[in-house]
Amino acid sequence: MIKKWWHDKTAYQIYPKSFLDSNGDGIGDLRGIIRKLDYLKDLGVDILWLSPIYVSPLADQGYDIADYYNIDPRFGTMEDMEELIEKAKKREMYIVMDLVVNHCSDEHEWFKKACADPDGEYGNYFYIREKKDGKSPANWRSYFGNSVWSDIPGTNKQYLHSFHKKQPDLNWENPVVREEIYKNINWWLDKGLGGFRIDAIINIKKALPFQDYQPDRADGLCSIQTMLAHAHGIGEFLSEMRDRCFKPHDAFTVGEVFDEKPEELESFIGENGYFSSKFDFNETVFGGSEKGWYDARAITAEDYKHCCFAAQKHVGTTGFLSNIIENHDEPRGVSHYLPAGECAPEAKKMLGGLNFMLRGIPFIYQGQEIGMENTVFSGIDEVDDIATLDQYQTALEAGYGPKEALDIVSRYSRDNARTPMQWEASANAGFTEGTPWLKVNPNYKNVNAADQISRNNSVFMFYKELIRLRKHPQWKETIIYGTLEPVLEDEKNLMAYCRKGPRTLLIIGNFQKDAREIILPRIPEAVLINNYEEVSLDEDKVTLKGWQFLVMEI
Ligand code: TEU
Ligand code: CA
Repeated sequence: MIKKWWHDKTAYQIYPKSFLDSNGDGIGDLRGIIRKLDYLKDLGVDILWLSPIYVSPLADQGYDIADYYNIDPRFGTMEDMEELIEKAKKREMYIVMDLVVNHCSDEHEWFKKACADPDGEYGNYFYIREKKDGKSPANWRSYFGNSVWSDIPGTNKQYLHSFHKKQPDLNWENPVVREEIYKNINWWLDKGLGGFRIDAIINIKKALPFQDYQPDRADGLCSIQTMLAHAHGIGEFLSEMRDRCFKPHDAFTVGEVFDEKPEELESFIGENGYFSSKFDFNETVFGGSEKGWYDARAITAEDYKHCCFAAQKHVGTTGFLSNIIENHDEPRGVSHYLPAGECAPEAKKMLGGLNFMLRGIPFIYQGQEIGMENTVFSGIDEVDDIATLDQYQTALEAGYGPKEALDIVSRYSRDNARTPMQWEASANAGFTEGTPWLKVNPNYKNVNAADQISRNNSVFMFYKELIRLRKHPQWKETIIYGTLEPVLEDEKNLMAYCRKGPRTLLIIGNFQKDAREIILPRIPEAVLINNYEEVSLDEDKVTLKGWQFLVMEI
């Protein structure tokens, strides 16, 4: 295997709007990020992925870009961005931006020109079609609910949007569009970016010509994923983008890839893959339902373990997964994967440790390192996220009352991850001196960074330890390149695996609150990480406390 510069890195996702506000307008910004570079360096992370900060109406929080070449003034200026790249580099850190090119904003000049003259040059930048007898070209449902088709005012035409109607899909079949995208990617990479996280990328290839599929809800529409299963040939676009942009810059790229076909793995993240890595969403999507969040099934410890192992087995040594327990689209990992009400620091550490030691690139989402939890919504008016608002409606339509519907969406809301970062115990968690754009999680007095960096046994210190171990010359090779073998797989509520390289590590987590006794596959030589002060070990017999997590050399 050819070694790449990013193999040994640990990544950290920043959601700029909620990270740190430097000027009191209630919105996090680039100067806020610059201020916290030393905090991040101290944690030990190397790659910083920033969710979008380009010019945007923020209909979908920046995932709707109106100008790919400029920074939204709410986030700062291009000088701030250059300074951030520069100052990160000084600390041997890399900045990775979000690449959102399945769609742009309806306020992008391309789309405005397309609407003004749908049959002209810019019309072909998008998917624009004539309605037939008032009917849309295909019955697909957008990710945010309702049809993917919306009218172009003053015409009989419609345009396609896989997401919100303010996010028109770009027509990747048009080579001129692809050229524009590559030009922009290279422009940013030339500025010194480390690479990109690539948004919603599987959606760029549509099954053409447009057609209806079997409806899956009473609205007569079908999930857009049904269409994706019929779409073939995405590789032509992705390999072109790799060859024209990523490869010449030796960039690190991580694809937000859902719904790829299993046989495509190697072409996506193999040695000469389209991307360096892709996220493992096996656990994320578990229990999801076509019908909506109201029909989703909770995930158990056993499910979590099997999802992780299945993903690891599928990838093996073909490439590197990027491992997460949460991101800006998901509830907080500790609230989602630990049983309800079980949010002890030890449990948070166990979950983090089990995920972190998997083979792949560990990603930490802002606040995860201090164990941030889901927030509390006292009413639907406290929700900002468009996906949550849509799912709330869906739950009401399915017959749930307002209170139940709020409970349902509270479990899965994307806003759980988007509440401001909790820096301190002071007002608004030290995120802003103004009014935060989204309410701070009420638990900030107990869960905040200032407290945790001052305490040796905090969740923050535990993540720091994990990162240090990953970088340690003695273990590095094994943790990065070693294989993964599940062990004691039939032990209920126990997740354990070996990482085998030049050394052998045993990672074990007691995924329950009750203590238990386990016979280890071998007598351990040393305990490298422990989320408790002590461990009761007698030869190959270990008595694990509730949520105890150990990394041992065996
Ligand atoms: O997400 C793509 C995606 O398909 C889902 O994560 C989706 O947002 C979620 O299921 C809705 O509940 C990416 C971004 O991560 C997300 O924030 C954007 O909203 C979306 O693309 C559109 O750009
Ligand atoms: Ca600000």
